[in-house]
Amino acid sequence: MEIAPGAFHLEHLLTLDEQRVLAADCMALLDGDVPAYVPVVRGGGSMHVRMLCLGRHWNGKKYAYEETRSDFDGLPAPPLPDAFKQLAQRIAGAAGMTFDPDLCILNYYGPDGRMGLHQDKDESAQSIAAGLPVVSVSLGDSARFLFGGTRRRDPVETRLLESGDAFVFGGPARLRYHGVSRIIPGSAPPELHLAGRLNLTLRQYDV
Ligand SMILES: O=C(O)CCC(=O)C(=O)O
Repeated sequence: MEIAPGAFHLEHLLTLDEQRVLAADCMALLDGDVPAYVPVVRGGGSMHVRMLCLGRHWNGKKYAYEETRSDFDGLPAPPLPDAFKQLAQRIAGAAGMTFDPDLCILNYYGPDGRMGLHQDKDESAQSIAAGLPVVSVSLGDSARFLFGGTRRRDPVETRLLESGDAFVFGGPARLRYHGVSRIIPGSAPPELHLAGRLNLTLRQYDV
């Protein structure tokens, strides 16, 4: 399960019941009072996901976190649910890590959803220097997940992230490039009644 120092792919970690509850919570949040939106990033391009940030908002024009969605509608980021935080701490523990997450980026991928290779490096310098992990949880359709090195030109490994899988990268793996090249439509467990893919990444900004 440790695919590289500090990087763990925990397959089938969540039971179907846990996935069902979490997926329903996520869908309610995505269409809630502060709904998900398609971010437009610094270069002017639109992302290929619907995004909702919880606990702290990630501004895709500034590549920085803030309290309110100043790049979109000015609404405050909804709070991070305790259940999400506890789940992430449990998953980090399974990978031998501890952290106190204070934000979650929740992404919904439709059939054409994808995310380019990038580093998660907008959390505080102390958080990154401490190697506090990013904990990712996948629900619904499977995804071809790309996992590279700490330089963009490093070789990239492809892994299939399936519903109920978790992926953790901290310590020496914290700044490794990663992304999603494609979704496999229709591959979600039918019990979830979910078309598409949900991904939660929990992170700790404040140290
Ligand atoms: O969807 C995924 O598996 C990865 C998401 C991601 O890289 C991110 O939110 O920064």
